[in-house]
Amino acid sequence: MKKLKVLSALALSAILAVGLFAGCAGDKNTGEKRKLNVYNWGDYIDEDLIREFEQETGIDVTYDTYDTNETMYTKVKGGSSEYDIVVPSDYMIEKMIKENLVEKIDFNNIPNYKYVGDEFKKLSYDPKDEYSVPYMWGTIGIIYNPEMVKKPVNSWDILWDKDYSGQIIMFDSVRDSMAIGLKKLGYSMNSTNPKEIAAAGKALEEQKPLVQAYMVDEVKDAMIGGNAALAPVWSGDAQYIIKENPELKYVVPKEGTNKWFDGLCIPKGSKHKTEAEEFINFLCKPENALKNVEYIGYQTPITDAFNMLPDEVKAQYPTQDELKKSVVFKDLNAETLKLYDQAWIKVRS
Ligand code: N2P
Repeated sequence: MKKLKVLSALALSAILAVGLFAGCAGDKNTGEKRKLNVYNWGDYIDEDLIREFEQETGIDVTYDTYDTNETMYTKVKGGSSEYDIVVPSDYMIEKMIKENLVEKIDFNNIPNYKYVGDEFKKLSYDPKDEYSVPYMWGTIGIIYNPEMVKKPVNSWDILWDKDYSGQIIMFDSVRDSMAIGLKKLGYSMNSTNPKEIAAAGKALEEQKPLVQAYMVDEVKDAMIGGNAALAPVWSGDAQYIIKENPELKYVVPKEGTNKWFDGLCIPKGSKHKTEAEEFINFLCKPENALKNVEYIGYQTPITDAFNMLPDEVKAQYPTQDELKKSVVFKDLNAETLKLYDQAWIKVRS
């Protein structure tokens, strides 16, 4: 037993010594390997970039994924998670700031922040640009298979068309699906009116017999493979889907849609804040941002990365006309949120 202890003590000091002399590989003060725990949406990074970051910095990255803002929020709020990076959307950033769940970012450590386009700065969810760095942005529209859908696709109503019974996929995400229900009825995607919220829930219940499945990331393969006719998707997923199956088409309905921004944030109490800032800075570097969007298909807020994209990809970005008809989700007060949740639980149960 004693011998073992001596041996492990020796091994430990060897590890510490290696750490100390390996320069950037270990923390300067403790000699421990530097770490970073990232919690991001599924299918939302070119994983080669994680390996490049590890090689460049010697930081060990642990990478987990979630499929909705609400899943991420519950985990971070629960306090048991040890994440250093999360990637909430606008309304969730607003909520996490209010609830003191995110750290202020030290922008001195993010020199590449200068590459973020001005139109992505000082947005309402983080008005002083203190807690988040834009990662991706986009809208929601409908992806469809023209071989299966012969009617014109230009309205959310098509997702309630009985001709496509069993061929429609819906978002498995409360805000996204409720927003579509609200907008179909002519209401705001941020409605706080209990009657409107109830009506949207009712509409989604009525739609349920037509719905083949409720999905998030799996929708991409289902549509590429021709397993469904219609689905609302995030614009970045639409780009990816069309790249894999150019027969498919994407439309932003005439009634208008949601415009969203996902930001890189550091959860309160992160033990690796410096490393988190290094990672954010790495992702803002135009070459890295370009590599990332070329792989995942999403829309980048890094101007130089956008400028380097091929023209046919630029042409797939949301148009001014679509953006004019779009609204950003707002954080809803607790009472209203409860109504959304109740309505959505009824749809999904
Ligand atoms: C990627 C998720 C994108 C999130 N799978 C859209 N806000």
